[in-house]
Amino acid sequence: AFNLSAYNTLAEIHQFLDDISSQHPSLSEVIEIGKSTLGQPLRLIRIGANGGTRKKAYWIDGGIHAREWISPAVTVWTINELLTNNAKYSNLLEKVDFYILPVANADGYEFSRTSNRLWRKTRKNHSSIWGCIGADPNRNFDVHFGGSGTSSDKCSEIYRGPNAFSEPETAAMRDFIIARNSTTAEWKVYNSLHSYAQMILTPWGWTNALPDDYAKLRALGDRAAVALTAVHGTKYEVGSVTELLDAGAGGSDDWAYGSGLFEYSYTIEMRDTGRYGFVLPANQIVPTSEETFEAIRVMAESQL
Ligand code: 0X9
Ligand code: ZN
Ligand code: ZN
Repeated sequence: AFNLSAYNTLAEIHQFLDDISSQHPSLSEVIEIGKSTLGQPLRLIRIGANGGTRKKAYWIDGGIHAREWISPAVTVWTINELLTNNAKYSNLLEKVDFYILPVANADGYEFSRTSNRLWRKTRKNHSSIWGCIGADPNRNFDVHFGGSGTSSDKCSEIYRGPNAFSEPETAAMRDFIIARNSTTAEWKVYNSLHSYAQMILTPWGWTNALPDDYAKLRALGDRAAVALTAVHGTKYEVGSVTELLDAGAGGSDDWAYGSGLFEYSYTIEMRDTGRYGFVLPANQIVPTSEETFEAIRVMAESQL
């Protein structure tokens, strides 16, 4: 059976999506939003009642960065929680559709698992120089593309790619989000799950300026962090990207918010603060999931 307290392969995660969705057919559907550079399917699950009607919609992506294994693991735990205990969330699932993409950078994740644990980028070949493959998907979105905290050096960890949405993985996210917006999804909350720093980050990442509704974004982020900390005492900071970290233009969070598609947008940098860093031991998957879920729950219930 699928192990929620282990780091699973891409194939195992995809099998899990199929299995759990077939156990809850009226509350979920698996959707392939595109293919990675190496031909892996990019698969998400929609979770919610009343399929086909236009509903408030909550997006969560995991695995934009290959080495941040806790991120796909938390999405999988969240999917399991919402479906297995759906009775507990029936009101929420009536009103809100969750779209959860566990492994956005599928090729990178597999490469990190099999070849280079600390790989971050995609695996698209932009360069013939050994070791300089791929682009940083979180610099590849079309929001101040090429701005602060990005690189044109193909060997850089923050190589932005030759143009915005040059990576099929980010283009698939864009295309799906835009297409659903005119059909069944009224996008409300965007979450991108990363590690590590223990922070809930609002836009902007491209500038030191704060968005016009910063107070509103911050207030919900603060409430989510309180709920998160209440679970296991894990301390989190809340603020805009550039208040708490270095700038990074072309991020998915800024695109989601700046495009006007989402009312709220957050990057959640999960455990830890550096003791294990990206190589977070598997025995922290469940506690990290439990606490992150409470932050997600606060954000989702704010839409009821
Ligand atoms: O630099 C990033 O992409 C994220 N940090 S990580 O260590 N997971 O790589 C932070 C992203 C914050 N948002 C933007 N820069 N827009
Ligand atoms: Zn702008
Ligand atoms: Zn990251």
